[in-house]
Amino acid sequence: MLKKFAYTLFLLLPGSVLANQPKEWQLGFQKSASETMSDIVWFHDYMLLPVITAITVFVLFLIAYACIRFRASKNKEASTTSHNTFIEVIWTLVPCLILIVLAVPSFKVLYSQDEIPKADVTIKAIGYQWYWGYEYPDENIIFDSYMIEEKDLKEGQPRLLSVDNEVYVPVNKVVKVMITANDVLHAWALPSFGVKRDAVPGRINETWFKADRTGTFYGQCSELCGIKHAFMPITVNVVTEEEYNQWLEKAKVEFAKEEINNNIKLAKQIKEIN
Ligand SMILES: [Cu+2]
Repeated sequence: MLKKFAYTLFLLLPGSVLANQPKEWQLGFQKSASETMSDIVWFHDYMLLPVITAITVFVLFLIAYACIRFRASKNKEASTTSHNTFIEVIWTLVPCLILIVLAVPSFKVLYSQDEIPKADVTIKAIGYQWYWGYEYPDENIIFDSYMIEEKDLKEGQPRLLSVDNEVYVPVNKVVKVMITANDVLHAWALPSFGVKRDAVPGRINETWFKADRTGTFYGQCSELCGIKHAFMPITVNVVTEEEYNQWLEKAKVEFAKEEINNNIKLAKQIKEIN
């Protein structure tokens, strides 16, 4: 009973509390968890939206004004005006100026994603049809991350977003993400971190994020990659340094790279014997 009540309360909480994943009827972005995403949200909320609103209202006003002022019943004889140089200069210059003003913060955000600070943790995400593979090159860890089928979901695990092996990263540390693919184009995207990079076979794209709060964050492949494109989610657990180190110790045993290499060697030996 208490559990049910708690769950209901949990559902009634304002969206921002559980905003690390998409929600029904969601408007706008997921809650930011990195400086990059905060910049993107700021740019959207305080630059793009006001400019778009102002332009839309202004154009609507012009249309309404022209419809009423120059209606057929009041203008029996049509005007023969064909151009007005002053107005033409204005309506060319003003949009240019608006674009220049928008370009400044836009480029700032774009380049901040490209310039990777000294990384504390490096992870490599590899897109496969249809799951993500991860490597921690400095830690000798390698594992695959598959979506959990609906029938196997445990309580609290969101549908189509939960995976069997989750990525762990420490909070407030620079995480460099190397992104590539093994077969076709995929894209590693995590909305709360403001991260979205194409995974291109034969090429490594790099980006970074610094999560500023702990929690479980969900993303999805964002490049149409085939029939199960919608079923290769991304789950990143942002944890404290201590918890991260604990996970590392476990993961180094469970997901040790040598183990895989050894298995491949073993498989080859078996093949040779046969
Ligand atoms: Cu994909």
